[in-house]
Amino acid sequence: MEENGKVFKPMSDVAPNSCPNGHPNQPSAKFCGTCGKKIELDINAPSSIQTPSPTSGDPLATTKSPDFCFVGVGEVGIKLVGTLRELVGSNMDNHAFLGFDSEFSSNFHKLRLPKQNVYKIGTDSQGTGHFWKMGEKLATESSPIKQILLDKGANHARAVAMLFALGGGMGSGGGPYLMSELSDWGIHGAKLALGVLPADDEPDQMHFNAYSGLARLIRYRQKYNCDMIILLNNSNLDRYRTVDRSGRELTNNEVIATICNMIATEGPAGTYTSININDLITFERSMKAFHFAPFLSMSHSTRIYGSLTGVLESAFARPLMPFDRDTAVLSYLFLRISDSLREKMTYADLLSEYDAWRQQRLPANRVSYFGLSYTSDEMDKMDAMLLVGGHLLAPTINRSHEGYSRMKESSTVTPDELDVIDDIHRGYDHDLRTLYQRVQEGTGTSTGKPRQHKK
Ligand SMILES: Nc1nc2c(ncn2[C@@H]2O[C@H](COP(=O)(O)OP(=O)(O)OP(=O)(O)O)[C@@H](O)[C@H]2O)c(=O)[nH]1
Ligand SMILES: [Mg+2]
Repeated sequence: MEENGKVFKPMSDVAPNSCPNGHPNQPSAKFCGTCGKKIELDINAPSSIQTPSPTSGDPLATTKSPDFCFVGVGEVGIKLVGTLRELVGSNMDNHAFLGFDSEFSSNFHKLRLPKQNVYKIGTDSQGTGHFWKMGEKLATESSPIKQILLDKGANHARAVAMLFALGGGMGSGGGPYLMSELSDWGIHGAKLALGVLPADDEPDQMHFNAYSGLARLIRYRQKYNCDMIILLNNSNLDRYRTVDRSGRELTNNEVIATICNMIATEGPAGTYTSININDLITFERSMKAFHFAPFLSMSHSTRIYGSLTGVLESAFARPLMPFDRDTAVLSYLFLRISDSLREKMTYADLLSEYDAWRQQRLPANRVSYFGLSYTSDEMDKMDAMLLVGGHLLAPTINRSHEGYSRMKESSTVTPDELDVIDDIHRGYDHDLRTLYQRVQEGTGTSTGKPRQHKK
């Protein structure tokens, strides 16, 4: 097929992940299994939905290692990990859940994480004064953190997922620092961060922390830091409403915990239709695009919403942060449907419906995964979570940038450190614009048909 002067292979011939020498590889492969060359995504290849990797199954069947190690940093981070642990319920033994903070309020039970899973950063009861620099300092001086993570098996986990509010001093200062230390501590699983941006009406100091912390999540000491950064914003979260299968409205923190739960829950071993953590982090480093916006539609009745398209539209109408949809290059859909819909809605049909939807709604989307799993109930419900990434960040961090700009002159952060923060944001924005331009120039509109699910 010829298009815009380029010869495109039919979709069935395009390896999702081929090396520079053209050898096909599993989607999650970073190096070619045949010649060992590093695999880079060919951004000019036709857009397609990738087939997820086979799931590895319950890791506890062969080892005692946690699958995911969830780490909360700061008060909100700990609350989120505690909420997630409750949500995961009977599967909680598959993962490790822990939290770090420099100070604890007397309402310890509000953290929802058992006391023995929560560790203090620093020796006295000194807080951070809601200042990221102090949060970072306390974390760097707290030598037991490494040992605690190793004792919890973080070095054997497939992923370390760190959760925090980016407005707080501990989360925005300690989180990025701890993330950057993981590989030096022998912890080599996927590095996922989930950061909650402050609400628009919060003080500039919170936004100063958020803008600085986000820069350090993107790059820390001149190196890329995380494999994936999921961002959401407390203003959008406050407006968002959703219910669980029993019709109960979820709290803000349960919404965030649901996002993590959907990422960490895989289908049965050997299935191809469940998105695996390695699928999620395959392309970000080569594309230099790490951040994602989550969209969520929970417990949507197919009788009311009609089809997957209706469910996706419902999620898309209620973003969890301000978002530039026209420039989003990556999209991953996690779909759970009631078992009773299994015959009526096949993977292939849902895949082509999703493909049509994303081509219309996300015109720059080049890389996509679609994962499907089933819930054991007799209802007619769908849960959809979409992670959309690589879009220009300006609308998302506009308010935090304003707060940062107003606070930076009076802050005690050195001019050199402020320059680093500014440079990281400038460089990242440049990388995202370049990526978007390459997508525009390389392909025009995306016409590829979705890849078929392997049986
Ligand atoms: N999503 C969510 N955000 C919260 C909640 N409580 C507070 N926040 C936000 O979290 C930020 C403060 O983060 P904390 O975790 O309390 O701060 P910290 O990391 O402990 O750092 P310190 O400043 O040292 O207390 C603010 O921007 C609040 O808007 C909550 O229950 N859920
Ligand atoms: Mg605190």
